[in-house]
Amino acid sequence: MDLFVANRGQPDQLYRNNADGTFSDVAPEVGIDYPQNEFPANSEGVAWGDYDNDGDADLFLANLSRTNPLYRNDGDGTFIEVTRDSGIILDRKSIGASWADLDNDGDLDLHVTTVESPNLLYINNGNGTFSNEGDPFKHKQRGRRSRQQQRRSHRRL
Ligand SMILES: [Ca+2]
Ligand SMILES: [Ca+2]
Ligand SMILES: [Ca+2]
Ligand SMILES: [Ca+2]
Repeated sequence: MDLFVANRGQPDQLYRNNADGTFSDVAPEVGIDYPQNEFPANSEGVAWGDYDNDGDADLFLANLSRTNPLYRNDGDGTFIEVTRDSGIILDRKSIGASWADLDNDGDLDLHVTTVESPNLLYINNGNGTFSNEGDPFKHKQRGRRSRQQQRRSHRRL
C-alpha cells in the first residue's frame, strides 16, 4: 500500500511502500510534482479513481491555489498531467473532489467542491475528456427557494 499526502505550503508527497517497513517520497519521480514548478498548491482534496477504465487509479487534486490537476496513471508507476487535455479546466479555489458514476454509464464522473462559488460536476465522456455540467444542485436550491417564497406570500395573505 502506498500513501499520498496532500500538503499546504509545500509540495504534495507520494510515499511508495518499500516493503521493508519504510516509505520513499517518489512524487517528483513519478510526475506528481506539478506544484514544485510554480508554488505550493495547497492541496485540500485528493480523489483517486480509474476515470479511463484501464484498471489503474488516476488522481485528481482539489487545490486552494486554483490549479486543480488531473493526473493519468500510465500503469508503469508514472503519472502524466492531463488537466487541459481532459477539459477539466478549473481555475477556482477547491477543497474537495470525489469520483462516482453519477449517470450510470460505466465511467467515473467527477464532483468538485469549490470555495465561494458553485460546485462543479464533470461528466465523463468516455474518451478521456469531460463535460462541465455546472452545479448539479443549483436547480433544486432554486426550486426550494421559490417554494419558501410561495409560503411567505401565503402567510402574508
Ligand atoms: Ca486509469
Ligand atoms: Ca492508466
Ligand atoms: Ca458516468
Ligand atoms: Ca460517460
